[in-house]
Amino acid sequence: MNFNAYLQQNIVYLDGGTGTLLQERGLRPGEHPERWNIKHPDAIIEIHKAYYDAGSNVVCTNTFGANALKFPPDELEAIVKAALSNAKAARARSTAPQEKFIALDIGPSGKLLKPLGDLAFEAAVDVFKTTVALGVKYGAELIYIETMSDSYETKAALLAAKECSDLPVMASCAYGEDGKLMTGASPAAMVALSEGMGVAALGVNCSLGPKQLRPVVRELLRYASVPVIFKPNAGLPEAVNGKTVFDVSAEAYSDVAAELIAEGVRLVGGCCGTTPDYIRAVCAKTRRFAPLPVEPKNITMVSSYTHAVAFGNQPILIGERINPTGKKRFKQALLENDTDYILSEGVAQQEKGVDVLDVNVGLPQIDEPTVLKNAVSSLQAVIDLPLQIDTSDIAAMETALRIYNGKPMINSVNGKAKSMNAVFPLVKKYGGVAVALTLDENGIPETAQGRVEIAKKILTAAAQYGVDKKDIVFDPLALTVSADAAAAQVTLEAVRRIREELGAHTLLGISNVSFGLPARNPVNSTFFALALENGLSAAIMNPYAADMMMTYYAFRVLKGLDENCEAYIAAAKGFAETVNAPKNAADDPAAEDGSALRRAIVKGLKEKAAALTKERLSAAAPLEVVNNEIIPALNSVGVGFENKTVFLPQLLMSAEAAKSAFEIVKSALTGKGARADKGVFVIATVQGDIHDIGKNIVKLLLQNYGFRVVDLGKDVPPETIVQAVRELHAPLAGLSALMTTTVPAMEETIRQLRRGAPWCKIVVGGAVLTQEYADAIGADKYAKDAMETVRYAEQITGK
Ligand code: B12
Repeated sequence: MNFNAYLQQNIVYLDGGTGTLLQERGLRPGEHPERWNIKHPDAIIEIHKAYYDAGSNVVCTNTFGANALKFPPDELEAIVKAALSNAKAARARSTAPQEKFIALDIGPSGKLLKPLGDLAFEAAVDVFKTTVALGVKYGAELIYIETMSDSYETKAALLAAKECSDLPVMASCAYGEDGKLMTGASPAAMVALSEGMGVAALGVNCSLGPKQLRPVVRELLRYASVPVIFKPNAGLPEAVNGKTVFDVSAEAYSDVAAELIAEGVRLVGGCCGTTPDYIRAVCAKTRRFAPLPVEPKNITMVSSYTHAVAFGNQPILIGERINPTGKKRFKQALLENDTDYILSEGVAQQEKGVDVLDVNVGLPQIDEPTVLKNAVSSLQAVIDLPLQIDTSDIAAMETALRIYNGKPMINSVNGKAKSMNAVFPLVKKYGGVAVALTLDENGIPETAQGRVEIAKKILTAAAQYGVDKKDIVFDPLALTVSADAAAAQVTLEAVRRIREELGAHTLLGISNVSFGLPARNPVNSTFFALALENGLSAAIMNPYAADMMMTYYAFRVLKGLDENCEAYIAAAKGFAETVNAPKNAADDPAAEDGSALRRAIVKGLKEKAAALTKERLSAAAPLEVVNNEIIPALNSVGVGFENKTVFLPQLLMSAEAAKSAFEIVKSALTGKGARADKGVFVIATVQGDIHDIGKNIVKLLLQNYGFRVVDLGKDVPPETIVQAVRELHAPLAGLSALMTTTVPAMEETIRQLRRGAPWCKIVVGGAVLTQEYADAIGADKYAKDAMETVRYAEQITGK
């Protein structure tokens, strides 16, 4: 039986952990387990067979890290070939009666993707493609992408699987205790992305124990229209007598598995610390359970790298300002490749409260595929709102869809055969919610009936391409009421009927309706209110238009969608300012707490941060800018990170913006310093720690006060620091650590310095350090900032 057919009707038992079993058989720390496919095939076959014997339907090949970044091509091929042959041998030897399948196992590449790391998205796709192609060649029956902690990397792997095979693909991710992926995605966001890419099943694996992952699984069950996978660890690892043991027994594990199968989970296995006993216990407990049917949820959802936005609960606002039409400054920004301008426009609209950002960069003289791709990658690096990719250039649409980190809106398709033939295959391949305009070869029908007919035609065509109704939102087109008195009525009727008769969502570009009239805002906002009352789900609109925004809030109050009128009251407070809002609100220094520079750093706007730093330096001393602007901005990002309102990608973008600000401060200081004759100062961020912004500030100031600073960089092993201090006979060494987890490395460095360079005075600093910590680890001095470090250095050297 083929896997998909089996999955439709059964609970599928996956296998359990491999790593711990291999360690028991002698796998050494640091050794690549994938090589065991060739070196110790019997051990691998034995483990696979034990899982089949325990009741697993699916065994995953021992290829978790088998990718082109870790192995040269010949070895990689030999590994995948051996891995599949081992799995087949195990299946042949097992006499267990259940259906048995072999999945090509694919783990993360081991590198972070840009902009977080240095692996380009397409390079990641290529890495996964190589493994998938080999898996197909040697007989894999399905592909299992697992332990992903980044939505973007998951997409790269899914794309690779799709482009190199026709096999069913499943994907499961490692969620943290906060219920999100490391890079911020919520379960709903992963459902949107993975289903958009056409997975056969999705779910959780690794990271935590069964109980901790239960809430994530329930969230997945709520949103997913495909079967859900549950494959957690056997609890949390503990070190007992030098061995790693896991704290959840097979019995306790199977209790949670049974509970979740009863709630709808359809694929169950285990990850780190689980053994064939765990799978046996789960099978024993649930063999007689009837699988719950997998119900289509029919939720129209788009997503960013952090969250999903679902249609139907509240009206959805789509900010229309990233669009050059009628905007001279925007056109210029596009022609000059001024990404910061586009980003500011995005940030400002986000602050005004939109849910989705429309991105349109269409200009006649422009290379739209390249510009749109760059705009989308810059926006998704800084802003966590879902994007609406708005273009009529199909090549541009495809490049943007490909690199989009989530499930986007796609604007637009229409009832013309040519449009549907071009757009629907892209929707099917990359996932997305298409905005479908109710026009066709015969133009825009004058009647609501005509528009509903086109909507029906579009749904039929979409279905032929495998695009579901929930992934289409109709735009029944707002036409100019000043040219045709019936225009608004027809559109409103079409909105209502599409919602009622076809059960589909609708969207309108509102402002068209008032074209040609004076005082357009009241017309727009009244039309918006009428459309909402007729069932409109979303509007493409200008969030700086106060009337529109207040209409939206008022509608929510009147419909009972705003508890205690909270959102309305908050919005009313800002009403006066909103009326006078600048065109590009990110240019407004008073727009939020803190200065424009702080804001630029917090938002991760690199070029803006640099430009504003230059400006500030004309009025303030360099150190003042560092202490009053750059550090507070980073502190507020740090607090956000701790409170889970800021995610790693944003942290990274802020750090980049701070660095670019700092580069300007640096050039303002360079040249002003004294001659470097006060002595040598060796400085480094300790091993395991890659934070270096603070250390670089300390270095710069020391240099300015006449010290020769030898900077060993970040993540520096104690031995390297000792060696440098000895070679230079340095009287002073400075160590930086920003994480509680790297303070022990600092302590170890001090210990080694005391032994190898007892003359050297050691000064320590970094956000997590305190005087008490510094005393406890034996430092000579704790300096809370760069200036204090300089004073201490001068005191020690007597200069
Ligand atoms: C920017 C930043 C990053 C950037 C770093 C970029 C870079 N090149 O430095 C990036 C995005 C890469 C990053 C990554 C991570 N980060 Co980080 N990051 C920060 C953030 C927001 C700001 C740090 C900073 O630069 N501050 C500004 C500088 C100027 O301040 P400073 O370093 O304290 O320096 C001053 C003084 O301390 C002193 N000083 C500093 N060094 C030295 C050295 C000497 C010798 C002396 C005398 C004085 C001195 O003088 C400086 C000037 O006045 C902090 C939050 C915060 N408020 O600190 C989190 C923070 C440090 N990060 C944190 C974490 C957890 C991480 C990650 C593990 C996240 C992850 N899940 O991957 C990774 C760590 C990777 C690793 N192995 O190191 C946590 C640490 C938690 C903890 N208590 O252990 C923090 C506190 C955020 C939080 N609240 O959760 N991070």
